[in-house]
Amino acid sequence: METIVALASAPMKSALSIIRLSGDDCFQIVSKVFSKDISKCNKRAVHFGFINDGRKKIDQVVLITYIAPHSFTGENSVEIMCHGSMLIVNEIITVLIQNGARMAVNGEFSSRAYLNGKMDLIQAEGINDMINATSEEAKDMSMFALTGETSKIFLPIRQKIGELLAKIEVNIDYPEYEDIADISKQEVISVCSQIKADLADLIKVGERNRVYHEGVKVAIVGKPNVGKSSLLNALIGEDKAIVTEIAGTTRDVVEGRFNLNGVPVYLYDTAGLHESEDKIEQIGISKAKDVITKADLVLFVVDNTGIDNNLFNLIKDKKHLLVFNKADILKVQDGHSIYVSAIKHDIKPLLDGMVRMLEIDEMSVKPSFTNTRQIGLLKNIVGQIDIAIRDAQANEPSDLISASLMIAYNYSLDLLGESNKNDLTDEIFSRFCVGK
Ligand SMILES: Nc1nc2c(ncn2[C@@H]2O[C@H](COP(=O)(O)OP(=O)(O)O)[C@@H](O)[C@H]2O)c(=O)[nH]1
Ligand SMILES: [Mg+2]
Repeated sequence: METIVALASAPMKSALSIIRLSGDDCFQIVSKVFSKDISKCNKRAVHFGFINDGRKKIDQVVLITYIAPHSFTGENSVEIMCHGSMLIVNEIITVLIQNGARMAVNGEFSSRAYLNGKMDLIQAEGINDMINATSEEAKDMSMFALTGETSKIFLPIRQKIGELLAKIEVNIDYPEYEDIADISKQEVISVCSQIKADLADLIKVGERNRVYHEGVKVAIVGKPNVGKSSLLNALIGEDKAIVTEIAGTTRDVVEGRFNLNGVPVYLYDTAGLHESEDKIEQIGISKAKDVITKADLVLFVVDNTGIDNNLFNLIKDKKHLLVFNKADILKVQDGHSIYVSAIKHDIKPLLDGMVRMLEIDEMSVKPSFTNTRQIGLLKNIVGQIDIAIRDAQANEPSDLISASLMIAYNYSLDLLGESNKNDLTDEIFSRFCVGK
């Protein structure tokens, strides 16, 4: 394979940076610019020396050589640890490219690892989720994927489909052999129903747990001056949105993020909704309406000035919570509504209400298939199993049942990325960072 190069660490000033190379000629290419000849390198080793461009020394570095297949990509690889200046990093990468390496594209190291059989597709997707995780729970779930534990929960299901398929095929291909037990339609229906139940469990947990990665969108909506921006600040624990006693302070949508039960909550504080002559405020109000449309949950904030029914009509069909703010100065409080004081950071009843409405109270971190591709494939398999059950019930010929099971089996190969490796990779790995 062509030798690729990329910065693997963050593109910013730091103590050290890591530049990674992978490919057939990486030892030769590095030798051309390194103070030591490592072209005959045949074991994993650490070297100390200088990178130079033929005119001057660029930096003093430590580099590690990895010998195929014992590397992340499964190919000969080098990791260069240089000083963490972007100037140095650019000079080193430039001189490596001048000597035959090519800049890697997004996810190319991981895609090579996958193509070289170092990991399946679920594991590769786990790496990307891990890098993007913003909560401990999301990171722990990615770890299950990365270490292969997620793939493992699917294998028994795939095996059941394979075995059933094999039994039916044997019956079709060798009907003359009497020592092969005939598989009854009843057995087909019973095994398929079991497979379907197992898949339904995986889909349920996956759809629930995907919020650890994807998070939820929550819009804060209400009249001007009820304390929406104060509430955003109290929820995220910092003074992000400007708060004043002047109505119409918030014009653009202000975003904030915090974790609730390990789930990233994306908050959108909006301009107060009311009739306004101010052009900028009008744009803000129209943006607020967009945010309401996209939100998973709307916090409808009200204070002692009461509920505006026109406004309430705008959000009443969305999943929403009615939140009474300024509880510190509210005289009458009934027993069952949510009362908070944004200014005093007294927001526990709201947090409890959000957990309940977002149904994130009884979640548990466990291996699960959470992205659209994975859940889509699980549903496709269920679709084919359903067809097989229906055909068996209608006493259709075995080869018809076998055809549906075959499609289901192929989907199950796609899930771990075991078929059509090349078709899949471009799409999936383009979402990765360069250098990963
Ligand atoms: N007493 C009291 N005042 C509050 C509370 N939350 C906000 N305010 C005040 O209400 C005014 C408007 O707050 P702001 O967050 O800008 O409201 P917004 O227009 O809805 O974003 C400010 O003067 C805040 O200090 C609260 O919990 N209690
Ligand atoms: Mg505001």
